[in-house]
Formats: sequence, C-alpha cells, structure tokens
Amino acid sequence: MSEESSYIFGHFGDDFKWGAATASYQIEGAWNIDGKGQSIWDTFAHTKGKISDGSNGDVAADSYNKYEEDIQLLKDIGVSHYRFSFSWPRILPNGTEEGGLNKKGIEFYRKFLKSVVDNGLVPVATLYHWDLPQVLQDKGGWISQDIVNHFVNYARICFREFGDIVKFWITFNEPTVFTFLGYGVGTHAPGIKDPLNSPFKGGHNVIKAHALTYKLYNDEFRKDNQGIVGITLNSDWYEPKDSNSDKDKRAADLGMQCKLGWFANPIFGDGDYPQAMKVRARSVSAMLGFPGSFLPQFTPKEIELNKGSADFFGLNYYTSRYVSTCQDFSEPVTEAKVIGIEQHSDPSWKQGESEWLKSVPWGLRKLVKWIHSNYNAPDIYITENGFSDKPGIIEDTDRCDYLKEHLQELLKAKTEDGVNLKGYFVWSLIDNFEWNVGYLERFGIYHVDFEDPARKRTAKKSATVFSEIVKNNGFTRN
Ligand code: PNW
Repeated sequence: MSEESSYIFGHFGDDFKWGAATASYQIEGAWNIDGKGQSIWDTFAHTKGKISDGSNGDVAADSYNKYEEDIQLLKDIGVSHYRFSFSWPRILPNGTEEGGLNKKGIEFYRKFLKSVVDNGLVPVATLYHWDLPQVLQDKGGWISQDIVNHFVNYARICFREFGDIVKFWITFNEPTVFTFLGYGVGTHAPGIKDPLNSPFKGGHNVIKAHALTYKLYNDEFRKDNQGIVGITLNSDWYEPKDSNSDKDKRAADLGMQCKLGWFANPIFGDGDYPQAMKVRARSVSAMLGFPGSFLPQFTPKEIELNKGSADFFGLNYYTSRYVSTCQDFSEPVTEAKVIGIEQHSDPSWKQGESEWLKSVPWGLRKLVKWIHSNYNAPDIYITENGFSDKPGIIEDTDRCDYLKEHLQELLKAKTEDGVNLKGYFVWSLIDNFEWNVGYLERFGIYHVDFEDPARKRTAKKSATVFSEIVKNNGFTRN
C-alpha cells in the first residue's frame, strides 16, 4: 500500500508566496478587553468539561499585546505574508453594526495592520475563523437564515475599515470543520449535537454568505481596493484501500465529493452540490426516515451566484486516509458514517500528538492534483499545513520532517504536475489554544511558554528548517 517517494531539487518560482498562519481566538487573548463582545468560543471554553485541560483562550499567547513580537518572528523566518483572522465580536460586540461598532477593536486592528505593513509584510485576513459573536448564536447561529446577512454586513465593515491595507481576503476557514464539529458532533463551539441535519443547514448558509460577500467585494470594493477574495477549505486525501477494488474506488471518490466537494463544487465547480453527494444525502435520509433530504437545495439564482465566487482556492491539509465503504449508522454518528466510508490508516504513518493527524505527504500531492483537474486549475494557496507534538518540545524533529516532506510533494505538484500553486502558509507561527484540546497539542514553529506571564516565544528547530526552505524558495543543492 505504501507509495514511493523521491527527493527532488528545485524552486517554487519567483511569484510564490511564503507565510505563516494564526487565528484570533487561538492567539489574541484579551477576551473581554477594550469593549470586545463574547464569542461562542469564550462561552464554550468557560463551560466545564468542554476543553480537555480545562483551559481557555482568555489570555492565550497574549498576541493582543504582543503582536509586535509575532511580527518580528515572521521577519526572522523570512516569510513575506502573515495570515491572521479578525475577531467578529471584537469589531461588533453585538454581532451587528446597529448593535454598535467597537471603535477600540477597529483601532487595534488598524494598529496591528500598520505594523504588519511597516515591517514589509503582506496581511492575509480571514474574516471567520470560528469565533462567532455569542449574541448571534443565541439567535440560532449558522443554522438561522439571518446569519447570511449578518455575515455580509460584518464583511462590509471589514472591507470598509481595512480594505485600504488588506488586499488578500479569506471569507471562511474550514467550513466543514466548524459546521460538523460545532453543530454535528458538538466537540467544538457551540457544542450542538445533530449530525444529520444542522451541519448541512449551517453549511448552506455559509455558502450563501460566502457568495454574497464575493459579490459585495466585486460590486463595491474591488475597483478601489484591487484585492483578491477566496475561501479556505480543508480536506483529507481519500485513497482507495484496495487500489484494485471498484467498490473502494467509489468509496474514496464519494469521500472526496462529500468532504471537499460539499463546499468546493458550489464555489469552484458548477455552482451546486456534487451529484454524488445529493444522491447519498437522499438515500441516507430515506434510510433514516428523514423527510426528503437533509441536504438543502440552492435556487437557480443562488447556483449562478455561487459559481466562480473565489479568486483563489485556499487549502488546509493535514492528513490522509485509506477508504472503503461503510453501512454502519450506530452511535456515535460520525461524518464518515454519514458519507458512507470507513477510514483506515497505515501503521507506518508518523502519528502526531493529535489523534487524527498522521503524516502522509504524498496525499497532499494527490489532493492538489485532484483540485487542479476537478475545478479547472484554480490558483491554490496552501493556507495551513503543519504537525502537532507535545508541549515543551524545542528540538521538534518530527515537525521538521513533516514540513520538508510535504513541501517536497508540493514542489513535485508544481514543477512536474503543473498545479497552479501560488503560496504556502505553515500552521502555525506560534503555539496556541488548540480548540477542544486546549494547550495539550502544539503546532507552533515557535514555542510559547504559557506558564510565563510574558508568554515568552522561543524558536523551535522547525523555525530554522522552515526558514531555510523559504530563503531558498525550495530545495537547492549546496
Ligand atoms: C484546523 N480534524 O483545524 C484549524 O484551521 C486550526 O485553527 C487548527 O488549529 C489546526 O487545523 C490544527 O488542528 C482542524 O479533527 C481541526 O480533523 C480539527 C481537524 C482538522 C483541522
């Protein structure tokens, strides 16, 4: 089952962008400072039993106060781009502009952005990396229709307030994760458990909000601001368990269609959900006595609006699986069971500290090739890729191997397969609050001491290794 891999030399091309990524709730802290409203992650992390180590993001890496240091770290590793996210409730504590614009929140981000550009870096802004204003969750959150306009209005404010500086926009980070874990299995905020219905209702609203935000930028901002707008989707690569089995091949394809295609097909494909996903949703609905289909339908007008609503494809990749079919609906109902696949891994794959993360570099090459050929060769930015280990490791050899091996596969995809790869952002610049597992799993190429009130940052070995690849813009013989 194992795939062969060879080492190649070469570079990514002159226009390739290098960066590192973070997200507001995971690093900022200052959860109730300077007029910030509460987010669903504040609520969730403050609820006993939700976070493995009982921690929260109240202070996190304290980047609200230490962003200048973070910017210096980016300069130290030699990248040109910083992917960060805006906290919606820091800008709109009550979710909407009618509820009041938080001047101090806007000032904070303008100060931060000024420092980013004064240091010669390019800001890449994610509008939504999961910290929904709690007040909007109280009205139904992503399940409610109203969220679509609330999001578009929030996006308008960000375009208006920051569009002179920010030219690179990502509407959403990983909709499959926040809809499924947040509204399906309930391990992420807001902690709702409804695997067969809510994630797809929520996802429907996310796609509508994304498409309308893209239209908004085109109609009102693009001419003056000249930026680009896209979305970040995540996917595992699904490889048939038995490459000679047609059944396994169909299962792997169904996995790709239902996981990546769920959001990618409407935005980068024909504007609608993948045919295979619609068929699967109808048959699961019938099997479980759900009237019609749990997968909502787009109107012809919405399909037109969805189609082509991104200037680039943001991809987060961490891991892969071998796949066969599955007809099991026993509790707990997982995303895989809904899709109808059983996932397997190879014991030889290096295991991260996160139970779901196994290092499969060749899966990334296959995944970007699949996107290239299924969605008309879009510009692809890897907006996240990284590896987790235990707290306190500075000589992070496993992460160094992971990054090198994945960048090797990307170089092959770019130079040998002709994939339009435009950039790469490592996850993450610094250790941070890793959602429901708190500070137990670390992704940073810089260590953060969470015991230290100063939240001291220290370079790990991977910061040096990554910076070497960045400096060479690839892999050189020397
Ligand atoms: C991404 N999974 O989340 C997020 O964009 C980051 O905020 C996060 O810190 C990073 O990856 C590492 O986890 C994921 O369960 C969360 O498969 C969960 C999964 C995948 C990605």
